Amino acid sequence: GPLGEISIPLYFGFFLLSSVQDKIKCTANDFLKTLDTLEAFKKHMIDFTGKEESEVDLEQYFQAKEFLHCTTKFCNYGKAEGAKEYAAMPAVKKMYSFIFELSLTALFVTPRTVGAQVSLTEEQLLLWPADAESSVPAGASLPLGSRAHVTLGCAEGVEPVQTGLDLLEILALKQQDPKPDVVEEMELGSLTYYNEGRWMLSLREPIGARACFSSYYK
Ligand code: ACK
Repeated sequence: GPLGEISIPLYFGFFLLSSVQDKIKCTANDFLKTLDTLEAFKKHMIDFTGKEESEVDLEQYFQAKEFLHCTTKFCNYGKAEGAKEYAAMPAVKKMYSFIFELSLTALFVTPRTVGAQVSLTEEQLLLWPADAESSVPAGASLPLGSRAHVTLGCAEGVEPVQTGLDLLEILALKQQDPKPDVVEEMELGSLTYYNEGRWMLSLREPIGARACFSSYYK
């Protein structure tokens, strides 16, 4: 009935607990600060600035996000394709409001977005929609859950939906070239450059982030 339709949220996702949010924001800011100082990054600064010889302050460049989360299904109040079906899934109903431990395995930066890659467990994948990876770049085929991420920040004028697309692009490039040159060994892990301003830091130690499976209405 009509009430059922009204109750479909803007999106479902894993919402990071607030204590975890602070920790991850700090880690991300430290990473951006360090990245900014690397010679390797400076060499490719033009990807971000569009002009030679100019500098970028990455912490200023990205507008930080308020409520860190990992979107599972963007529903747009039932208007998005597959939204009603997702909301009706037994796993969604059963695990709604459950707390999960997400594993953040990499940080990535592009001229558009900064985010954290999330590696979902088998159980968490039960909450992952089958079509989330349908917009993978041509030629690539990525496993279910590849798009899972936490948006940490977006450049001015960039919508957060871009973060997942940037991640899929990086993972597709990684699949083509599984052993790209590591640019720098950092304290947190290995930093790789994927051209056109795409950077990924694979974390030596994944960051565990407790999160509540829930939904968001504006
Ligand atoms: O950073 P995100 O994962 O990207 O979290 C926000 C959230 O939903 C609210 O906007 C994500 N989002 C927006 N549009 C889409 C879409 N078409 N497909 C998948 N995720 C989306 C956005």
